[in-house]
Amino acid sequence: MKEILKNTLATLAALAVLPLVIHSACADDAAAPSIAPAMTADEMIKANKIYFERCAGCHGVLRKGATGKKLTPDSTLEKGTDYLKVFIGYGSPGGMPNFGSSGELTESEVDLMARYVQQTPVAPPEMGLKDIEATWKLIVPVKDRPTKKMNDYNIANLFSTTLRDSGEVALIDGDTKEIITILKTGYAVHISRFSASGRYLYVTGRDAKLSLIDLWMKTPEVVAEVKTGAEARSVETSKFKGWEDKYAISGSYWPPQYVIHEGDTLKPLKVVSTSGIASETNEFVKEARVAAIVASHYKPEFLVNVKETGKVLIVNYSDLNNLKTVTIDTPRFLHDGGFESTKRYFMDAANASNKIAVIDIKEGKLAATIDVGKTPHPGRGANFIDPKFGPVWATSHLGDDAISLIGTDPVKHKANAWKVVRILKGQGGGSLFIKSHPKSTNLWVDTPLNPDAKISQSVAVFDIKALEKGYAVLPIAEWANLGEGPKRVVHPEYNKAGDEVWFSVWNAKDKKSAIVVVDDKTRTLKKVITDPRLITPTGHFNLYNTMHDIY
Ligand code: DHE
Repeated sequence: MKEILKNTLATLAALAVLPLVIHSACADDAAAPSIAPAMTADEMIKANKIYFERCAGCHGVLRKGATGKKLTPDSTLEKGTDYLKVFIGYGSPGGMPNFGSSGELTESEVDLMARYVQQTPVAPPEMGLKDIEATWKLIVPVKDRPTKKMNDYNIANLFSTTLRDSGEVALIDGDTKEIITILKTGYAVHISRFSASGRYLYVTGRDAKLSLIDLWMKTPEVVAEVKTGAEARSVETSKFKGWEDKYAISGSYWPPQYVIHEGDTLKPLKVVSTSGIASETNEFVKEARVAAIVASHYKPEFLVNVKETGKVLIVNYSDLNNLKTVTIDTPRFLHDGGFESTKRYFMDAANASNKIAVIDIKEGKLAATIDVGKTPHPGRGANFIDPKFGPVWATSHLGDDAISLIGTDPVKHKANAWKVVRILKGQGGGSLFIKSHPKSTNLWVDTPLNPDAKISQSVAVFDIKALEKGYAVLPIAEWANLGEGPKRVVHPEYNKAGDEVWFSVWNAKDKKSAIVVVDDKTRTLKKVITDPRLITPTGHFNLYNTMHDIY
């Protein structure tokens, strides 16, 4: 154990992310304790809150691990408090954020969490349809809403920006770059998705609070809310012709299940558990969490990705009482992904398996499984035409500096289909999102979780027509000129026209953040959007591109 500790510390030190603490950690020669360090009731309450807000997403409510390592006492007790403090404080090149050195947690909070993860985890309560319905609030009934659009905003170019730590979204006019309004939603908002007609916006918080916003109102407002559990990350809406705006679907981490809602009220209609037997191991997994959900453009179907069991559920929503579901086995630890350019195939990142599973939506089956780099994290990924290999879909990685380009045309470029045809070298690991646009020849790659501030505060951009030339670096955070703070540059997102790229400069909660808009053609700064209300902006979702799955 001491050997492992020393090796890990040496790696971190080599990467220049580990200062003084090495000595105190290595100096700990005591034998591993068999019981968890003592904590007061108040400390437990505080640590529970921090764990839910910062850690549960990767390590799980039951701490059995997925994207992050398992944190049950059988593994944490032998590591001990000092060792755990180093990891929590300084992060790791494999993707663990540096909670201490980034200022997100204080020194005493790092110590608290190192002790907390050595305690035995407790499962939060389950929630059935009745419990969910009891939380449902129809704030403005459909009959009291406008019958036509009551504002002059060009909502097709609207951006919904996550204000992570204030539990809000900022609706920003993509044409004028003015903030239209800021709305309270769930805690640590995760994603925004727009209804197929473009009228409604669905926002989910990490606390599983789902909010429905009506964009036709003079000033858009939250018109309904519902809480589907304790933890959630995904929401989507029915997109097939004839079913536009009819249903929303929310996926939760806890309880492990998905819920189908009435699209214009959020009334819960159906709850389906996702606990079950995993692919590969054939073992039962209670905490089988719902990761990304996408809506098919081919059929009245949702694709529900179950993380720990490695199952893609193709759920046909045309008859909720006789729900027909196709279950596809894939590698485990599904996380996120996106369609390739024809939208027939869904490119699904099984991130902790270092693989992309290709789901054929039309045939309802697995088309291929592809090995990529360490911990692929595409967001929706990026589609473009590689000058040599034809149509490709690309992902970057959390765990290495590679960008994998996968051939996606089994008809005209059959030899390249579902193969990694090219690997680009990016700035470094810690990448979360990658983006291009059909009208652009740029490929943007962020690196917000890289431990080197120079890398996490800038983006790499490749010229798709000359990929072999490597990337240029744009110092996005420097352009924002915000002063001190971690200032991670995250989530490239195009405007509707495809001629601007928006980035969040995600600073600490008590520091200034910004959105930086870059001219796509010239790669020069177009606008820095700052406002005291822009607290911890992260993802931003352009209405038109999100609605039509353009990326
Ligand atoms: Fe996300 C998408 C889960 C941390 C910003 N994130 C997703 C999706 C999942 C997920 C399952 C796919 C949803 C879909 O498409 O239906 N995210 C998780 C986690 O479990 C994790 C790793 C840890 C956690 O505690 O939540 C996590 N995510 C983050 C962040 O820290 C980010 C960078 C900042 C933030 O706002 O919290 C972040 N995640 C995003 C964004 C998307 C996303 C911006 C949507 C990408 C897109 O372009 O569609």
